[in-house]
Amino acid sequence: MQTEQRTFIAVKPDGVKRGLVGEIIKRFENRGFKLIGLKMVDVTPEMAEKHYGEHKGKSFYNRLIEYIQSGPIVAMVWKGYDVISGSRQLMGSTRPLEAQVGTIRADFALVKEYNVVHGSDSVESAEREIAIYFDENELCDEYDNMAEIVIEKLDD
Ligand code: IDP
Ligand code: MG
Repeated sequence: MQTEQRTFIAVKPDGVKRGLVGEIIKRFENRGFKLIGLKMVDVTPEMAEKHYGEHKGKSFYNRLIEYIQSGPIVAMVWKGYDVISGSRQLMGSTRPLEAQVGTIRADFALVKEYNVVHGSDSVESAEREIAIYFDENELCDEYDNMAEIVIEKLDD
């Protein structure tokens, strides 16, 4: 079944500080996904708590909330065929040493506390996370790109 989706992706503060923004964007573009939203954000405590609410109460929660506020993130919305699972595949496992070589986390990270990139894990979390960082009128979907060519081919 054709599943056109959108997802929230962020280059985390360690990824921004290490100059990995272009590299990460390139991998999503190369895959054929469509960039429809992009901005740098200094995450506020409120945004951090909303974003990572599912982890509240876990041992690493406070450190995670601090980490996501330790510098600007690059917040993005990507659209395309099965973009949620496709982007999780591009990112690799949460623990970089368990991630497949060739994924972002295996290629650019060593520890789960600094794993350079975030991506939504379901349609519901994608819509919830997009709404934390973007107004709908900030998203630019009105242009042709490879993602639509892929979907059109599926319709034949
Ligand atoms: P994900 O980013 O692969 O979706 P989640 O389980 O949603 O992984 O966790 C969110 C983030 O919290 C991870 O990317 C990682 O930076 C951090 N994290 C997850 N588990 C641990 C842990 O056990 N210790 C420390 N940090 C963790
Ligand atoms: Mg997650």
